[in-house]
Order: sequence, then structure tokens, then C-alpha cells
Amino acid sequence: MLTVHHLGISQSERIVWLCEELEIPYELKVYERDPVTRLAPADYKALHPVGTAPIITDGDVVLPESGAIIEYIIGKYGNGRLAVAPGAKNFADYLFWFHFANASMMPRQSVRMGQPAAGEETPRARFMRERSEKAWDLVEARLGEAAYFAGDELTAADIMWGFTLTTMRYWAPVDISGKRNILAYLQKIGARPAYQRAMAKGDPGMTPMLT
Ligand SMILES: N[C@@H](CCC(=O)N[C@@H](CS)C(=O)NCC(=O)O)C(=O)O
Repeated sequence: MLTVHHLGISQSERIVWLCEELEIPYELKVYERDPVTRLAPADYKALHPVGTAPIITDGDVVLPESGAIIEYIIGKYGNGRLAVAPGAKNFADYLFWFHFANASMMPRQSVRMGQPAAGEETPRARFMRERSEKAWDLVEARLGEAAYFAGDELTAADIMWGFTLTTMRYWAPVDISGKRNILAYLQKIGARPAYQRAMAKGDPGMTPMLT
């Protein structure tokens, strides 16, 4: 049985959302963060040496890492749904946006999370802030030219971006009030029944950060 181990307020919301979009059978196990460290609790860390969310288990398989899990589930249980085939015109767009979320945007946001809110900005911190702002601008431009990251339809690239544009701002606040296209996109995502089900199951105490 496919089991999604979801850590509260974390990237594993992506995997719950994916399973709900695909409407596949899965078991959901929700873990609360350690109240002091705000990290994953010991029983979550015991699942795999990596110790970070998301992690899935499926028979003998124990798999961490958002992108790997999404590809695994789509390939094994989704019949390729929500992926874009290599022959499609938007294949390269799909790959770029799928990977840009975790390979480039998340590290930039994570570094910003570690910066003190006040005080003088170091040159290195400024470099990361500017890179991060550039990434937000790229996303804003993309969502002005396409309905979804890979084109006309929701794909796994959107599943990768969901957390990054929403709950990640809980950890690393970003002012997106001027980003019209991102805000409109988030309303569209938030109206999806599968997204609503996922957030209600995974983080029932949290209002999704769609504004
Ligand atoms: N690139 C990894 C990042 C995983 C990650 O950093 N997860 C965070 C949650 S957003 C985590 O587990 N934090 C709690 C901890 O480190 O104990 C992925 O996408 O799976």
C-alpha cells in the first residue's frame, strides 16, 4: 500500500495533493513537528536516513525527495497522468518548471529563511535576495503567459510549485501583493477540489496561503 508520510506545514503537502489529483488509493500518516525544534519528530526521522519530508513507503520502498516521489507515483500509479510526454511541444517547459521549483527557487528561499529580519544585509545575503526576487519575477511572467506552469493544463510542475508559492511563505515571508498573475493562479489552484481535500486532510488547522 502506498503510504504518504506527511509532516505538518511542509513540502509533503505536494504529495498529498498529487494523490488527490490522481484519485489513487493511498494511506495518509500525519506527523506533528517537534514543538521545540519545529523539525520532524523522531519517528519521522526514523523512516529514512535523509529524515526530511516528504517520504513515502510502498512495500519495501522507502522514498524521500519531492521530485523523485512525484515521478515514482505518476509512473507507477498515475499511468503517466500529470506528466508531459517527450513528444509534446511543451515537454521542455514542463521539465524546466518542474525542476526550477526545487533546484533553484527553494534553495534561494531557504537561504532567505536564515537571514535576520533586521540589520545590515551582507553582500552574500543581497546576492541571494536578488536571485530570489528574480525567480519570483520569472514565475510572475510565466503565469502571465500560460494558464499553468507547463502550458494550458495542470501538470506535476504545478504540484511542485504549490508548496513553494504558498506554505513556504509561512517559513520565508515574501510580499507577493504586486504579483497579479501569481495571485490569480493561486486562486485557481485553491479552487480545485483535490487541492482543498489535500489541505484539509494534511493540515486541517492551517488556512492555505493563497493570498
Ligand atoms: N528537497 C527536499 C527538501 C526536504 C525538506 O527540507 N523538508 C523539510 C520540510 S519543508 C523538512 O523535512 N523539515 C523538517 C526537518 O528537517 O526535520 C524535498 O523536496 O523533499
